[in-house]
Amino acid sequence: MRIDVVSIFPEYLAALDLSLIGKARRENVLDLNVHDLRDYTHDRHRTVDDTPYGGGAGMVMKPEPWAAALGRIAVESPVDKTGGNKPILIVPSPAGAVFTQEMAYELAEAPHLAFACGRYEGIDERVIEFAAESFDVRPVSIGDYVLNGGEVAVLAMVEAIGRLIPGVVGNPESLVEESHSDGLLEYPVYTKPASWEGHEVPEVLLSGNHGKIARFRRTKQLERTAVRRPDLIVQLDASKLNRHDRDALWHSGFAIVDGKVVAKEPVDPA
Ligand code: JDE
Repeated sequence: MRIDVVSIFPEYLAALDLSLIGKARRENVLDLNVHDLRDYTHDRHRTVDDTPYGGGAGMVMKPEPWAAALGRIAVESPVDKTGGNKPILIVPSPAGAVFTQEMAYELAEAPHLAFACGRYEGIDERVIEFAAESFDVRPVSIGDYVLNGGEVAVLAMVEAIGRLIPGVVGNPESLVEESHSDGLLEYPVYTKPASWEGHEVPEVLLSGNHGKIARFRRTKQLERTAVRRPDLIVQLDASKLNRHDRDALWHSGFAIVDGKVVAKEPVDPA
């Protein structure tokens, strides 16, 4: 896979030299290129921003350097455009669609991803229109909060996508369990020592009874999802819940009514 990242702070992306992603780059599994947007300016001050039309606080990123940088990346793209295929351009933005594990799986299949890191109040909207001529443009949010720039969002997305690329993850088995992704939070994990500072590892995990261990873990998943992410519980397919699951959910405040999982007390829809 090829990945291009455009930023006015390319040093921010230095973390991508480390760990699994860094190793994949050194082994040529991942061709990751970071570009300094200021290299695509032509004035002595290497200007990338200007005041907003219509007024308002702060500055907006100018279109010309973006057109030059993205134009070069599009021309260099390994994507075969003969079938109307385009490389994907991800634009981190608080106004984007939320990035999910499902999106990470989809993007991990792409031959070429580019990321445009905005700063200030954002990028001139015409850059998005222009880029759509050569890219499949995706404005994407990593959550409902505001960052100073897209760089940290790109680090998160490249890590989430990169670990799904064959040859990048250390242990492909750790992906298999996740891919059985059941819409629940993970169960708690423990390692040695069995007794530590007066805190004990749950005895069932030391029992060697694999049936009981699976049931214990599933119950913990249901319990912590009910407390931390009740929005996920009400999305569960009730027909996939067994008697033990239904009992665990009942004790965590949920019931099955007309084949749907519902809170016994009203749930905050957020
Ligand atoms: C990504 N969740 C949040 C921020 C921005 C006021 C201040 C800043 C492309 O335009 C952008 C990009 C970013 C950086 O990304 C995030 C983000 N997922 O903050 C702004 C907008 N208004 C604009």
